[in-house]
Amino acid sequence: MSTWNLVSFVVLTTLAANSNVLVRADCPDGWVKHQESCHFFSHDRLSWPGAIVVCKLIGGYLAEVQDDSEKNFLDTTVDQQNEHYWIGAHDAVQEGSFVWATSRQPISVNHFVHSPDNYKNNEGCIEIDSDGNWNDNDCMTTFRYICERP
Ligand SMILES: [Ca+2]
Ligand SMILES: [Ca+2]
Ligand SMILES: [Ca+2]
Repeated sequence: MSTWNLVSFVVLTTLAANSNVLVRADCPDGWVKHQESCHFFSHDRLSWPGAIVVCKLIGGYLAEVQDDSEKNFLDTTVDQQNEHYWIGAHDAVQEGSFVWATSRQPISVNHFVHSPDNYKNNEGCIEIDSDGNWNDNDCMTTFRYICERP
């Protein structure tokens, strides 16, 4: 390849990669679009730390809920599946103070109904249960999980 062709190739592929990001309107296969995010609802079950790792491996992070619209979207989807799903909040730093693992932001709204109850003093991770309600649970329990990416 001549120098000029090589330069063209690099410029074009860079442009293509950037425009791909800028104009992308849809999510990758298997991800569901909601507002500005893509969400992935797993079929396999992992511990909460395992879910953190796998979400990162597939280009995202364990889901973080920013507003009521996103909360309702996730809760409704989970309720239809009749399964429990991990999301990305924990209270490992300070008992009872839940923060999002990736952004490190505190949970901004109260999403809980009967929880968190820190049952047996051993519940540090947040799941959406099969009724679409949020609950703290033992982080080593294996549940499905929801990943998110921009
Ligand atoms: Ca989110
Ligand atoms: Ca706890
Ligand atoms: Ca609980």
